[in-house]
Amino acid sequence: MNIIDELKWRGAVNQQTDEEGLYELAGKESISLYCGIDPTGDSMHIGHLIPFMILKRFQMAGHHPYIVIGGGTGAIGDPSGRKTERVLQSAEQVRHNAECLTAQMQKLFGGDGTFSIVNNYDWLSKISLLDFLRDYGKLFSVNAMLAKDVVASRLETGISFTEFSYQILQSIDYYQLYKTYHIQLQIGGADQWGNITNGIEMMRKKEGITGVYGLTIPLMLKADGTKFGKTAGGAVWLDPKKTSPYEFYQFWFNQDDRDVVKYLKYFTFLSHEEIDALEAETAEHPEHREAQRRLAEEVTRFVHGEEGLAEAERVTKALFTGDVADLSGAEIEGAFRNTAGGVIPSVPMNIVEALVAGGVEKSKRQAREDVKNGAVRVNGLAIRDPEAEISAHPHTDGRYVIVRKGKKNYFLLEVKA
Ligand code: 545
Repeated sequence: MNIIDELKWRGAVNQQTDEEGLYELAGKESISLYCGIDPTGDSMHIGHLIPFMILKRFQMAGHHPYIVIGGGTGAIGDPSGRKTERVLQSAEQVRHNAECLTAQMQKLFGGDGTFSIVNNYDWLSKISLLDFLRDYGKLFSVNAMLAKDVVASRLETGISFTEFSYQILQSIDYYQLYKTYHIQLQIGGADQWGNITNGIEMMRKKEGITGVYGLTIPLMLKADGTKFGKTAGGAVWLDPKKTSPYEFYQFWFNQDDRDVVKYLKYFTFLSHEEIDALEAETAEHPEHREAQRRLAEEVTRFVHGEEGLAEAERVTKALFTGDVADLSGAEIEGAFRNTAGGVIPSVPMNIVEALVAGGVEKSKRQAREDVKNGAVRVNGLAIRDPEAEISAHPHTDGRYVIVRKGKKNYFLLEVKA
């Protein structure tokens, strides 16, 4: 099957520069293609992941993906999709972020030489100002650049010459990569269309180069109209220190029935047959949430490995059963980061007083009643005695008490004088 057909089935094609030409090219045994990422942060979130999963599909189909880490472009900043001018990052910041992103990519793509990571600082930093203006600047019409969405939308609020020039830098990249590695396809999110087509246009003007293509991926939308990839705690990061494997797993597990099949197609490598079967299962038994479970399992394994998945499943089970006594300190932090909770001054402390001080209960009377009824668990143990003294969870260095009220409501009480 032509990989373009596969991408279409997955709903992953937005625009293409030359549909027929690209279809023919992609039908060949092996092509080289690329997607770039600017080190404006030290971790990707799941929104950034989309084009790189498409690269991964190309890799699995025998093509050779290149990942461009924008050590050069990241020092400037892409104005695409932004309403305001960026603050320049320090060279040290760019370098640090580039290192973090490189490590993340290596984890996703494996170490077997079937993909490459390059940094555009290596060539962009070597072009002199005069060569830039003579060899590349001449090929861009300011009139045409002003008309591009990215720039046009900023004419009111303003855009510096620095950001205005960004599109030229990304065009130079594509040209360099074509020359050096015979890269013939650049992909990216829908916001990258202007940058990608500029490069193709420049190559044609510069040396009459043809046979280079661009493909963009649609913006991910949710059925309820809210923004994809955002939770109460913010973005869903790939870095397990920012979003724990448990939180990551839960994000996918909690997706709407109306979205789950779309996400299975985008974010997993499951076959058409498997996805069709999960779609049928969702229609018949939505309450089983089997599609969501598979989605969470597959994406968590891809991003965090078998170990990360095992951790996510272990924590999920512990929270479901209420048996949280064996969770490690790190697992507790990762699981309850965005959980409701309050502060209690010290431990040991009387349970009723702690529940009120920590914001679990509104009154002592209510607290006593809930405790007597067996509705309250502390650090995984049911406590029915309102006179009981509670302590911190043993794996938290005396810092936290985990409270569960009812079947589902967790609270993390911080011990702080
Ligand atoms: C640089 C040099 C090139 C080709 C591309 C670039 C980067 C590109 C860009 N891409 C975005 C990005 O976000 C910052 C991530 C911080 C961790 O700005 N000019 O770098 C995003 N990209 C992935 C998708 C995107 C895009 O990394 O393309 O659409 C998000 O889904 O916004 O030669």
